[in-house]
Amino acid sequence: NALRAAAQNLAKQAEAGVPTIFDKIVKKEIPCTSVYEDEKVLAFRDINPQAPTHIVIIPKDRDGLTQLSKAEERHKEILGHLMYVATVVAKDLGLKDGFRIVINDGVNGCQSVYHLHIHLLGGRQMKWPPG
Ligand code: IU
Repeated sequence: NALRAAAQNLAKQAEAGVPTIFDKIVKKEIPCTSVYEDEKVLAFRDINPQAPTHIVIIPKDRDGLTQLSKAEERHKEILGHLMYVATVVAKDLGLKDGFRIVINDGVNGCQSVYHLHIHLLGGRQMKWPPG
């Protein structure tokens, strides 16, 4: 259907090197509410939060990682770093009773921005299975 086609088109554009909305956030062309930053990654508040705390954690340099399923051997370090930063941010934001990490991949995963990112969700009781 049309939504699937639109998502596939977004993925193709990102793969071709067209800057994503997250590239623009990294370059500060679009503002964000940052909660953590280092030389490799940026974490900021999701504009459409799905929990009291909803943070998006991204690599500053996408380096081919439009989505998790594009991961190659060279990405192992940044993938580990992103995951570790999620724990640092969770601690900083006081998510002491737990949290959820989500990575949406591709059309079936409901990915909407083709720049790899981890969602960190917390501040409420989560349910399982997810939708
Ligand atoms: P997804 O896994 O690709 O669906 O996640 C993209 C997220 O990015 C989603 O939760 C959006 O609300 C969020 N987001 C944002 O925080 N700022 C933006 O300018 C845009 C999307 I576009």
